Amino acid sequence: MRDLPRRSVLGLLGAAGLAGVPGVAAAQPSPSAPPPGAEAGAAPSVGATALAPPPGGWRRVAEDVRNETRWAWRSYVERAFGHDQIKPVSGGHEEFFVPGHPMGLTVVEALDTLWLMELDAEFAEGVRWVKANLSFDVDAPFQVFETNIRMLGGLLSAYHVSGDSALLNLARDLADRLLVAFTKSPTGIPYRYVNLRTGAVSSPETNLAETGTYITEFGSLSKWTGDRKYYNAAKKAFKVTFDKRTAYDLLPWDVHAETGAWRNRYATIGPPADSYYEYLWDGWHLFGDRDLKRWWDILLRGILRNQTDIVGGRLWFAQVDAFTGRRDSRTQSELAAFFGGLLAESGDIARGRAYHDSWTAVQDRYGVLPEGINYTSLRPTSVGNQLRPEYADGAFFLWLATRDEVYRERAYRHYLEMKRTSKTNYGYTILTDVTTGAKGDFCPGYWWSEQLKYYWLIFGDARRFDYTSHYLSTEGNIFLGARR
Ligand code: DMJ
Repeated sequence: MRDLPRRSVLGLLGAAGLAGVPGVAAAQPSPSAPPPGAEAGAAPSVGATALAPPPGGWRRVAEDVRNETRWAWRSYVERAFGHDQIKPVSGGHEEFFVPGHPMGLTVVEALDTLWLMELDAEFAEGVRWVKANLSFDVDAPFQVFETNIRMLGGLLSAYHVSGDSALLNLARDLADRLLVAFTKSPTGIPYRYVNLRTGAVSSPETNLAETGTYITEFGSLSKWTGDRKYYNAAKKAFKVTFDKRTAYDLLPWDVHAETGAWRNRYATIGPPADSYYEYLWDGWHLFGDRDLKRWWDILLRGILRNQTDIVGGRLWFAQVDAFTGRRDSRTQSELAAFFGGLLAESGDIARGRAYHDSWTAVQDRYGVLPEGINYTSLRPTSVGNQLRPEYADGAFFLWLATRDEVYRERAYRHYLEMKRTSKTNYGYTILTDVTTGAKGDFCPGYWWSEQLKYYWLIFGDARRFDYTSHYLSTEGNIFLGARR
């Protein structure tokens, strides 16, 4: 990707019609109120957005990230090894897919992160567990989307970094079981659940993300096995929904797998649509499929025309009626924060910057982003934080596209706030209320695959990562760019 000095970006802003967005032109910290957590007696926030690197520079921050990862991994191994998720406050554990049936989710999610950090003993320990224990012959319904992005993606990235064919074989076995959700559907849109042993499918009421977040996992598997059936199934599911776009080039987010009929009227860039758009761009980026690029171009134009909402000089994307273009809601999920990085990756650096600036105003206010906000007031609509990676994800991809230090500084604050608020007895935990700092007792699998990796790659000069040619999936799994 091309480096763009700040001056060029300012030039672009006029052309993009965003010159009036104050947070964009100057990329300055936005006005901040004291973090509410401070009022409620939580440890004080680490301060303003732009944080200079500490003595020792970014390299030292990267080392700190690596040390935290190693420490959290040891806790997980000692207290919860093989279970899907550690409960880091109590030291217990819980399963993600099937109650009472561990699938080693954390192990699979962590593998490529451990390898990129050169934590080779830990990586080998994880691979050993996978080879000795992981089986997909389980008589229970699995959510196809989550199983794909987390388990299939985790195995594929571990294969990509290690070349260990046992991991590819496991990935293929899993994908064959998931594929039934596509092939049993009359439209090709996958059912939400499939029983991995029996192939029984259920829940045809689905949504865009669970329809169109497969092409990079399935496509990589096709590439590495030479069997196109995985790629074809993922692409077909995309096409069914794309072909049904409204006259506004928008897609409602709720759809029925058996009929292909829309089940609501509303278009959003947040969940449960988000990664549908991400994978159109990613599929083009990874496989050079021109159809996907054309579909991305058309739908992005629809989003920019109909959903752009500038409030107080900040760029947001409203939820709108896909059939009339009328605005429906001015709330925004934190999960949508990834969109700034995606815009930058796809070449719209000005809008990518502007959107990340908007979320930076939220980080300035709360320290840790709440799960949802009303963007006219920046007040939370949902006060928890599920240890989310999207803001760091956006910072990382904007940094890759621009090499502007401001994104490292923002990611640094994100990292310090996470350490300040989420670090606990046996790892890192979710917050149930960012305004008080109240903790839950749960560490999601994606934490191992996403923010730890984004921090490591943005602060370090990772020897095992190709900074010029790479691909990280929606779950942060690396399918391109590992330097073995
Ligand atoms: C992750 O599983 C992925 O990033 C997914 O695309 C959306 N949500 C979570 C993290 O918040």
